[in-house]
Amino acid sequence: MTREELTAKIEEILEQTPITDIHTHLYTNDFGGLLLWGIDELLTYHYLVAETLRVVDLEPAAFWKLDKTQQADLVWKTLFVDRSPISEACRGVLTCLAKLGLDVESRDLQGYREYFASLTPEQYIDKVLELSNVETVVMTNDPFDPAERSIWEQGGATDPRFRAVLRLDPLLVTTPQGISILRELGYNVEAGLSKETLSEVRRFLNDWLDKMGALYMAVSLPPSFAFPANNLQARLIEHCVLPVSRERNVPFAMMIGVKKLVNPELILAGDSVGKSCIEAVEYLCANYPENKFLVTMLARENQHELAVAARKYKNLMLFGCWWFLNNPSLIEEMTRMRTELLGLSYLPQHSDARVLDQLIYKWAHSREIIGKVLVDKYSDLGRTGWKVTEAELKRDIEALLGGNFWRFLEM
Ligand code: RAT
Ligand code: ZN
Repeated sequence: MTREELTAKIEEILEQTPITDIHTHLYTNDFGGLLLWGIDELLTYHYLVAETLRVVDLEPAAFWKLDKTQQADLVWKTLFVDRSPISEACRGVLTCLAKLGLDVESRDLQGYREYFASLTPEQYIDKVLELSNVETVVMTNDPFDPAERSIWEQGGATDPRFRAVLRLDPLLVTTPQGISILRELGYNVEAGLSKETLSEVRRFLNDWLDKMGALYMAVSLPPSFAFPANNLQARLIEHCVLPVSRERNVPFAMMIGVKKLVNPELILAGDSVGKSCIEAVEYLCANYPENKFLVTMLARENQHELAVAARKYKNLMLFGCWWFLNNPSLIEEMTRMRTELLGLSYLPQHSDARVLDQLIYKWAHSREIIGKVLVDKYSDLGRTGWKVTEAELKRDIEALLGGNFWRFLEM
């Protein structure tokens, strides 16, 4: 294959390979208003709110008092009309509109609103999954949230294209609140984490893994995350999460490096990033070889040591370019490095989509970069005389876009 042929082949296979998106904040239609979609949700994505509040003459508190349409109007005017939308999050909105067949050149926000108003959520889910070629959407499910919990208690997610994840931030990060919610739910727990409490927390984890059919348990952790440690978090991980995770053969996902609310006025847009310690990850992988860990880190500075750690431990599956890393220059850098260190044994991307439509742009943009890196890597092989077949390319790309995840779950 010439480089041109290889490029065309890889692009075609990337387009045609169905994706498992292993971390999103999307929901099935069963969850009603929790499933966000459409132009106003796209425009009020917290990534764009942060960019707007940086440049607009309005205090955050006043922004949050506006209704959703007014917020979206302001974001549109500020980031798309008064200046060119060249940030990644802005460009994403345009990619979505373009792939939906809307006229980006018209800049007609009202027209876009009318288009979305003409669709039902069911129709739109089908359309987005088809356009993005996402086959499985892995959700983030929080049993500590009363709105979400009540849906699970009425039967939960009924669309098999969506799979659940048991998210544990309230238990592991804001433990006193988490424990008091468990008490309200009828678990016999107390703040001091007695033996009885630890056993009740394990019962809670098992109950909710069952109720959700969760594929893994997950938590987002601050840069200061340490393990082992003499604190409630480490006790809960050691005595509850790890044993349940092992017994159930369900991985524990750690998303490490978020500094919560460095600017509290920005709410969801107010979190930042800090450098974390790889030693906690290494310790867990080394000392709990029967456990499986899915790990992503938020700081660019942690990416090299994380990829090296993944070379050491087969129970560590590295995934995604998370949040502030989900930008073309960083995706490219990380994907090259990870491929060089790990070959095909990792998961290059997840979308983190909070708005259904974002599956379209996040995957279109990432596919393009993954393709670029792969073309270079297979071309380098070609120069040694190694010839890759189409079937081999399909096999390799299937692994990266989801196969590695499913096989890791089965391991
Ligand atoms: O990327 C995001 O939207 C963040 O706000 C977080 O949701 C983060 O991805 C998380 O899962 O905590
Ligand atoms: Zn997320």
